[in-house]
Amino acid sequence: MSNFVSVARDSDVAIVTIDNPPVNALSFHVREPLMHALAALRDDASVGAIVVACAGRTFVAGADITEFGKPVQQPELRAVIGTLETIAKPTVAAIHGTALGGGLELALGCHFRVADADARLGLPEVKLGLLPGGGGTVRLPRLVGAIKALRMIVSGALVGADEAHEAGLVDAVFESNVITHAVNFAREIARKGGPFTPVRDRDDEIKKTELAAFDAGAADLARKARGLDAPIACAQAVRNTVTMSFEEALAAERALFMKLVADDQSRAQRHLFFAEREAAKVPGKDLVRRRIARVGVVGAGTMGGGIAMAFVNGGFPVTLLETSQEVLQRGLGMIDKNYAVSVSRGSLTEDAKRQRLAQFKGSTDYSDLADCDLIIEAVFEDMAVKKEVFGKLDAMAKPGAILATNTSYLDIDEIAASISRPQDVLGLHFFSPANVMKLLEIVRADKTAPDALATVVDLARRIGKVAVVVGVCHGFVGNRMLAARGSESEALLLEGATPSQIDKAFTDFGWPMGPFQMGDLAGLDIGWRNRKARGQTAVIADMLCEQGRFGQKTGRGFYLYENGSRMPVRDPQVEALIRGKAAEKGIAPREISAEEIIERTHYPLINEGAKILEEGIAARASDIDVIWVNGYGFPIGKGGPMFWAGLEGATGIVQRLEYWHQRTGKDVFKPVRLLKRMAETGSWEAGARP
Ligand code: 3H9
Repeated sequence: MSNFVSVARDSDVAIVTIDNPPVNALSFHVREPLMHALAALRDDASVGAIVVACAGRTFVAGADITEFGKPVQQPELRAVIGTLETIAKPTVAAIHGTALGGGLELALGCHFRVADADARLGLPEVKLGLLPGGGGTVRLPRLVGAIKALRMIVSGALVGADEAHEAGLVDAVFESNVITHAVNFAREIARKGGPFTPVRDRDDEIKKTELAAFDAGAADLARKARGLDAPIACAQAVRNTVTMSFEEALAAERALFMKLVADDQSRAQRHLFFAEREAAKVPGKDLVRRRIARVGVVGAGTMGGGIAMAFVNGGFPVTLLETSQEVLQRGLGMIDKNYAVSVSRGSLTEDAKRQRLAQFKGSTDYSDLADCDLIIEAVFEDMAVKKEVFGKLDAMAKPGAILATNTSYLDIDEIAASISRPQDVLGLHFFSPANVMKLLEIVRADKTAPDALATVVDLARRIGKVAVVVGVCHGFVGNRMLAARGSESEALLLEGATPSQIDKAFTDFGWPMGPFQMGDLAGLDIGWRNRKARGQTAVIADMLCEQGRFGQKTGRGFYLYENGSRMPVRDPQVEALIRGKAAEKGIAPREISAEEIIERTHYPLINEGAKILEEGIAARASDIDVIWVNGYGFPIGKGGPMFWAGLEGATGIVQRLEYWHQRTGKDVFKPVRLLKRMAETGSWEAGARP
């Protein structure tokens, strides 16, 4: 018995309960008493069956991630599961909440698994750059078949209790009181008598595997791995289960796990796991949150419509406001169409679509926003227009309503100062498409009330967003850093690189696409319009826009898109235009390496990030990583720009920035104080404000 593991008896059935809040992770202080308890119950003749269960909100959610990278404390998880498997009397896992990673592996060590109807099960280790290292790759295929196990392990996706039951992973599903049912289940099984076969000895499903089909499936999944090692290792481990004995496959799984856990990719992904949770922590944990029951959105364009969908999908009714019936109907029509796509893809039922659409109330009258607790303005990016909207909201909104702007660049302090209740004003910078993209920059203005801020941070989580609180500056964190990167991409073109060469350097680095492909996809005209409004220029991109080359939507941009295809094709005409422009400026083309491309585009990004930290615009370096991974596609295997700076070595980065600064005289290359200090101390901590 310990504080973390207890044993109770219901006549001849023993119930082992793990109680390690918040998620019952299998920390050392759980493994040790659990192992002892299991061994004692195995040898206790008065015990006829054993139920393994958890207290609190969930079954075991996995190994304790904070222990990775430290020396392993015995007994390790595999030994605990090994002990469980030596028990001849029936063992039953009673699953509620989530059985994840090492938690599901523990359950696989039992003869049987029963679950609550709303329980979810999975092996999500791949998302931490790992594979299931507690026998999951060897046992799961024995229950659900190698191909289903492959899909589950490589994707890390969870399955619901019913699907798990159908697949053979779970033996029974109960509407509620899973532990009571598990005890009855165990007693009944024990009464019928054994022998009870441990999962490790069930080979029937494995023997059915067609290796050619398995390999085809694995190859398909590997293509999507995009430079990440873990998905490939996961597939290899499951394949070993098909081709090797249980013991051999288990040993091979361990070797693969030990390699991954020590690698930078997994360190980076574990960093991101904790970084996302840290980002959601703002001062004022105990502040009373404002009640949010209805949300208003001003503007039913692409952005406003997406924001409205994000809230409806998260369970909030939305009032959507437009200037005229015609524009409103167009916006609502677009929303209908978006849901129809989800229905056609099978991710939404017709019925669910109908229910969601019923949650939208369209209006052209500001007074209809009077019952909204949060109102988000998503109108044209222009200070005068925004101030006019806020003036109307000030007159109409109920006292205490949170008034948010979705601006990407404008000064929110100025907007707040223009109305009578600046304490209720903040920024909610969604990323397009807002109903899909996970990132939400929450902008705290000078006078934003702490309870308003805490309310939207909680709310963001409820609608499935990864939220990061940032301060007011031009472009906030993400777009401000993007500008530092963008100017160098242009400069590299003029100096001799081609768009495809630069994009390839990016995809080789791990980005889903390079900056020019991205520009073509988003529409080059957007940046062009923004630049014109601010009196800025981008030599090449402006030139393309002047020729009507707006990217994919016009079939031509930095690349050609033939016959409506989304596949970018190199365009010699664009390359000639770039050379012409360079010649005009007296720049002779030269050979440019992939290394130079990465240095000149990524080091200024880190330098700007350091400046943002210095200024207190972001509270933590890890917040910047969360923004770049979730909003801009920075490769997860590198952990975000600030984490990657640590891997790359800040000393080297400072040296190279100084070199480029000397050579070009550009400010983006001038290393900021905090980056230099990071080079000395190896940590961003010193500079980050709490
Ligand atoms: C594994 O199992 C490897 C094995 O195969 C092999 C071993 C040899 N460890 O997410 P939340 C913390 S790898 C340590 O906000 P929710 C989390 O940091 C593991 N800590 O709650 C947070 O702390 P704080 C495979 C953990 O209700 C607090 O718990 N398993 C762990 O939104 C609450 O978390 C996974 O990858 C952990 N395993 O979601 C599952 N998990 O309050 C990872 C959570 O200080 N976990 N914490 O910020 C999850 O997906 C979610 O936490 C879960 C609950 C869905 C369970």
